[in-house]
Amino acid sequence: RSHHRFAAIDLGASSGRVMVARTGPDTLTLQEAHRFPNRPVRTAGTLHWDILSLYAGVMDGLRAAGSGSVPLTSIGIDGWAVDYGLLDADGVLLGNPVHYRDTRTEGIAAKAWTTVPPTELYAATGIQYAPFNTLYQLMAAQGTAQLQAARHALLIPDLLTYWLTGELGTELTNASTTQLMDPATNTWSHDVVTRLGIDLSLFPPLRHPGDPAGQLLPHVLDEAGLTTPTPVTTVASHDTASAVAAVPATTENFAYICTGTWSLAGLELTAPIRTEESREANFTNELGIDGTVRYLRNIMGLWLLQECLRTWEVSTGAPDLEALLREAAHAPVLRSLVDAADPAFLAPGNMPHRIAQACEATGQPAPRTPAETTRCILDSLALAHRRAIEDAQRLADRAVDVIHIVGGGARNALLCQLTADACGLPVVAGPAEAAALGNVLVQARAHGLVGDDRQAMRALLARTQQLTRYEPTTDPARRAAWEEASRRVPA
Ligand code: ADP
Ligand code: LRH
Repeated sequence: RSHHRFAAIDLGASSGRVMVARTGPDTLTLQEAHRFPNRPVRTAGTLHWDILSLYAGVMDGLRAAGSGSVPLTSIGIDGWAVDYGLLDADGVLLGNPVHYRDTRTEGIAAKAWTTVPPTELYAATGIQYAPFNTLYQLMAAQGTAQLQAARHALLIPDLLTYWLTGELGTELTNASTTQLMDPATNTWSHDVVTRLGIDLSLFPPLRHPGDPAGQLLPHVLDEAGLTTPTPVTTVASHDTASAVAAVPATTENFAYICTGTWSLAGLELTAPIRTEESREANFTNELGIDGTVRYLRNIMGLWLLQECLRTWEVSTGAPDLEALLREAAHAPVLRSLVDAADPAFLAPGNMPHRIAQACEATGQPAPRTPAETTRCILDSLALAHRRAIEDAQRLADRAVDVIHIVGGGARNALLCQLTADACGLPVVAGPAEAAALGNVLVQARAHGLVGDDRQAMRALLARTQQLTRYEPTTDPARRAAWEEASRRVPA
């Protein structure tokens, strides 16, 4: 058979999707089989993921993906980082996984730092401070009946893999986001983690991208209407790791921004950077495929806009995103700016008001209309992208000459142009479904259908995917305006 079909299950914070790729000697096409919303649910004061609804979406997606005449060669699963489900001794899920935007981890990091100082924790794990790191989530759960009953902790894509195949495992790239690992040795940081009272035996053995992850269970095949035995292949199960693997770079000197719910902006390195300067800049060292390190900063991303849309939907009905972006393109430029990396924007709820308040608190006019608020968000995101890419180059002592924007935000032409202008560098935008493509490429490679070489995978993407190039402005007045704004933006 010269063509193969792979299914990529990609669980994002705003939607889940099952994508089907067709690969051939020099072809790679991707089609959406099914997309389903990912809506968090608050019960009894705790924000949860609706994991059963996501599982049902995955099953619908597999049914749609399997309906082609060529059977699926394999399936891969990736999703957002840090969160987990706990299983009891019978392998039954103990409660709904808690959402990383829940507030139960407030104050936990400060408690951890009294035992392991932040400098030591960063030196051991290379992971940025974020309240939701798995380490702090597990500490927040200490003493609960649920954690006491737990025998296994499974990261979200590993939980889905378990339900589909019955196999327990902990995938490496996603494990690297937990702050329980050493990114240089790719093994658990036993010493610091044990001092914080975390039981590492909850995590099943590590598996690596490309490893087999079992076969779809008979009842899964049956329910998904699949007639052929189908293997699941371990991919880079952290969605951002899959997305970075699918950056269609054609040279070495590139930066990437994975823009979806989050903006993850940084560099691909061969070794972690754990200096004090790096810690103070809140850069993280997560693992990528083939021993790479994703050296990046988390920026709030299009979450800011998604949350505004949710508020406006309730008050005035669902605004049309594309119309709103057209209006924002004509709204006052660089007028009011917020720190788009500020964890103050992490929690859900009344985002337009919080953005207006942040502007007023820093002596700037509060945006009044949805278009003005959208413009404030996009200008601020472009400046946060600039800061992250400048900081990454300085801290890693590497210069870049192009920025790749991948993920849903690659569809936002205004954001891509503003990022090019803010950074003074060309932006290559696309693919928007980079995580799914990275997922597929790792599967195809494991099945011997693409070469081993990461650069060759990227070259295949550059040849086969539709990309848009944005040149930075050359207008001296506009360049000066971005320079001035980069000094003015709150940080
Ligand atoms: P996640 O994987 O985190 O759920 P995605 O990568 O799917 O996120 O990106 C979702 C975001 O992409 C949306 O919040 C929206 O801002 C942006 N987006 C998607 N489609 C479009 C579009 N047609 N035009 C502009 N922006 C878009
Ligand atoms: C993006 C992402 C990101 C993490 C966050 C929790 O979906 O995986 O890389 O920091 O979710």
